[in-house]
Amino acid sequence: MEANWWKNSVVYQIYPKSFKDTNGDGIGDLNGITQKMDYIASLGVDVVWICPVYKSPMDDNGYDISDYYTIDPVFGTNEDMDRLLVEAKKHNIKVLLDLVVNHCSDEHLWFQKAKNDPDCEEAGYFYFLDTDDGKEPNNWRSNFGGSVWSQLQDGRWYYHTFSPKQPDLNWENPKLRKEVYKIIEWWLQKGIAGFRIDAITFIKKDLSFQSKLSTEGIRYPVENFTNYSGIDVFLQEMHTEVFSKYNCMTVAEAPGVDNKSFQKYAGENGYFSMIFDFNWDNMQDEKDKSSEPAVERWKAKIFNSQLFTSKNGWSAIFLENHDQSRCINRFLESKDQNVFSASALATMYFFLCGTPFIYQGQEIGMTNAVWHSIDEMNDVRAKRMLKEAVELNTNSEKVLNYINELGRDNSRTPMQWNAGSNAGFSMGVPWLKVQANHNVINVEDEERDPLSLLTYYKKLIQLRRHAVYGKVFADGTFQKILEECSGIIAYKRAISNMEVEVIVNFTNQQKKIKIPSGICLLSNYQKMIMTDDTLLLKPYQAVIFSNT
Ligand code: TEU
Ligand code: CA
Repeated sequence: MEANWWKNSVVYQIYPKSFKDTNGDGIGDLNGITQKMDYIASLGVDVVWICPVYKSPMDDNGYDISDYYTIDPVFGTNEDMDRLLVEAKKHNIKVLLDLVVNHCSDEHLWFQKAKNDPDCEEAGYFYFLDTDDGKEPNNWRSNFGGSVWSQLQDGRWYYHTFSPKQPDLNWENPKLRKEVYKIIEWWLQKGIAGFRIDAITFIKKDLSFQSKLSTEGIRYPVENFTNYSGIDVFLQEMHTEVFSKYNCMTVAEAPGVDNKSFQKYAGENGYFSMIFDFNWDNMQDEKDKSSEPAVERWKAKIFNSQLFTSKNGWSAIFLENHDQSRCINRFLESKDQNVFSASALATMYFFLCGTPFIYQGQEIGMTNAVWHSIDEMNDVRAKRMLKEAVELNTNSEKVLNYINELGRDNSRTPMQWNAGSNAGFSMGVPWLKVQANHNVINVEDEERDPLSLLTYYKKLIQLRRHAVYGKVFADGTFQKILEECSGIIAYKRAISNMEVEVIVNFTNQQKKIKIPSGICLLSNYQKMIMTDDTLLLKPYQAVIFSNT
């Protein structure tokens, strides 16, 4: 395998709980992924990332791990995982697992021991503090709302960046770090191709644990616990001790890494192969997303990020994941949501510098759900945010609206395989509601339709990984073009004598441009309207031209 093989990859992200249930318990499982391997391969992707499937009490759907070496019974067995890996290999698909080592579960044996015996070795694997006044050690707010501190029965406080059932692991402790490297090695030896690495910028904290100045009680201490000074020692060590010994792909979720640190994380000799680019992940603040100023502001963010990252390292580019609402809702006004705008959106990001990621259901145009009450939801973050709102007496309706728009359950509803019962996801009662629109948005129908979004995604993937053109997308330079054309997002990728232009009309209006030179490789409309030297772009039309 070539070094940096992942520059030419397209990754498909699987949220196993919602992908395919094979035993009727209403929860997706590993055998479901194995069963759907033909489908995954039919997309043309070469890598899958599977969200956590290790043993877990599922407080955060597997992001709270109680045993790193065992598959959770809900997902299957370790043998099921072996079979999945064999089947993936047959299909030329590499598998990334999720590495969650900023924290584990409070039901992990380490924490159980630490809880019972403050002097045991494992107590040093976590952050415990005592306070004289019996109050929390400081006013830091956790990512899911509420304090980062929770109290044990014996009075000790323990630290958690996320929910109280996700105690943070103490990376200051070399023994703990060895345990982490052992886990990584064990899975790499099994033949996985690498990891998506969860919340890694949180592993180093400001150990003074000083309270933040705040008039509102608790405050999110972003500058004290993301990419905090000293983190490099841990990341470099993990790289040297394990990742550097394998030709593996590592994708870090590293919020808080700015341009100053980017190279260290995702440069040529960085700690990871790439980090996710969160710089332009929504248009949420925009009142009218279809207005040209909104598109222009978004375009500026994309270009700024691309101009920097393309010269300094490598990014994972994406529109959706299991923490975000669906991209159709996030980037498009409801009146504009259709197969043209959805395919324009897809074309826009797919040929940027970096490795494209597709989240399950994105390829068929799955949408946000409508949530009537918190009882319909599952997400621990949503529940804790609402609880906090009630406790603080703030407007809980506002929070519910926020969750409807941006809640994480939006992307976690079951995969829509067909128009039949439960969308073909399960024979039992699904753990999260199936969306009514599966009668029109589903794999089976779109596979038969040459004009569907699914068919278009397959073309995008094929082009991105094309034997000839693939090279310009993997290694070519990035340049902005047609910058003066408002509402149009356009860029050029170039290598040696090859130049490819990606041009997207991101408005619901027609636009005129000069006909690009060369041949058209792809368009999301069947017809191209040209007069003299003018190309008339229809609303949300996307075209790709190449000079050769
Ligand atoms: O998310 C970590 C995290 O910090 C996100 O909430 C992040 O702030 C956001 O995505 C930035 O836009 C990861 C997992 O992806 C998430 O599902 C888990 O709940 C969380 O870690 C805890 O493990
Ligand atoms: Ca199941």
